[in-house]
Amino acid sequence: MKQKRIMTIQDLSCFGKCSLTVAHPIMSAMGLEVCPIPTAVLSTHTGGFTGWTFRDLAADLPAIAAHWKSQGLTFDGAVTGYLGSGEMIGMVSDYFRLFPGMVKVVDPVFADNGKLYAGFDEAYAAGMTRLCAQADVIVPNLTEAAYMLGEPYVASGYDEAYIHGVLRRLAALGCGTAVVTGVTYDPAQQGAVAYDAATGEFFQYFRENIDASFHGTGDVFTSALAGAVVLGRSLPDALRIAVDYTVDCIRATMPDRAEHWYGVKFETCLPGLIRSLEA
Ligand code: PXL
Repeated sequence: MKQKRIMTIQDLSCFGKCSLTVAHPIMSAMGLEVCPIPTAVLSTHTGGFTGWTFRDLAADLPAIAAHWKSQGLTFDGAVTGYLGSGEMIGMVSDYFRLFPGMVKVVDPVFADNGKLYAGFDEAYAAGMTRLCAQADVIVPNLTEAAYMLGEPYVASGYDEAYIHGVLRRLAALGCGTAVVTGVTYDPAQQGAVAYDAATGEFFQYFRENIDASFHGTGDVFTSALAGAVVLGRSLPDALRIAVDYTVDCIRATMPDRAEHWYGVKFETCLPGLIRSLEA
């Protein structure tokens, strides 16, 4: 069978296990051919370190696309994450136009826990909302969803009707499928809920809620979800694969949680991810 090929456009944080340093190995393990496009090189991610370096690679993005086009390269999918500047959002939109036919997965990556990430503002959030409108699948957390919809962030105490409403309003922005992560109806459980706008169906998958927070788990989730979707797995299957893998990674990191706060031990859980594709 022809191998599926996916491009992934996000930053390369040299230390910290997020964005490209998780997306590339996870999707390679799933059997995809992964073509990384670094939007910026940072010494560490920005969530908990201070004084990181930031080399903006925006100027390279159009040149990489032009070269790939000149070589006749084609892609089955694209997954985007942290981009680093508003200028880059327009460049990613150009990739979507230049390489038609890709399954486009956009994780907006600009906020969490009710707050914008360091270096992002409302204009970036608005630009990312426009990029999400062009995607087939978007993967915001509830903070990003609130910014994108111009609604207050609701941290807890919501019900299924609220989440389904958020998903419908997200899909109305223009994407085909909206997935929200970090949903807890019952404090003992956490999971993801998806809405397929074409069929009007909702899907959800929950696991035990682990009382800990690690950086990069959103990127782990989106990488596994995008890999599964581009491999042709159904939306409920992709949710199961991505939630189970993310929970496995968190569980594997718990014994070292104080020292390993910056990211999860996704590497040791790759064999389980590969096995979960066989189910
Ligand atoms: O995990 C999201 C992410 C990706 N890349 C960089 C980040 C963050 C979140 O803070 O700082 C550089």
